[in-house]
Amino acid sequence: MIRQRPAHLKFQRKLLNFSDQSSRTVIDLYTTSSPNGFKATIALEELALPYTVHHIKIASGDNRQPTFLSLNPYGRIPVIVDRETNITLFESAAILLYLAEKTGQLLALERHPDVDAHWG
Ligand SMILES: N[C@@H](CCC(=O)N[C@@H](CS)C(=O)NCC(=O)O)C(=O)O
Repeated sequence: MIRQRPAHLKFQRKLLNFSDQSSRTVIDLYTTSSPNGFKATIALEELALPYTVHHIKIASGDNRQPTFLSLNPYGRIPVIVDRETNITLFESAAILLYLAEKTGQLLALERHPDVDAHWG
């Protein structure tokens, strides 16, 4: 039986090996190895979207630096920047919905009439 490597393990390898990150990526992911961080990483892996990881080391205070706070004033990972649409997003659930809508995958075909999401 062939078992697929779980997405969060692929991500840990990616953090250790930046050389496999392609210049054709349009999504920048700011994250670290944490439950909320893994949600965005797993979605990007499952959707096979090329992305570049920027490792935000919370213990070192990277998330409190002005550059990161300009992406998320709350200083929390994960954050994505989609260079194709110029959208910067934080909150893992919002990121999951955005990526699902961007690709037309991982969402139910029909929406419940009471549920809606807006971007921008
Ligand atoms: N509701 C947020 C929570 C994000 C969150 O709490 N991230 C943690 C890591 S899992 C973080 O960045 N903590 C750093 C801090 O609060 O200083 C989400 O789902 O994205």
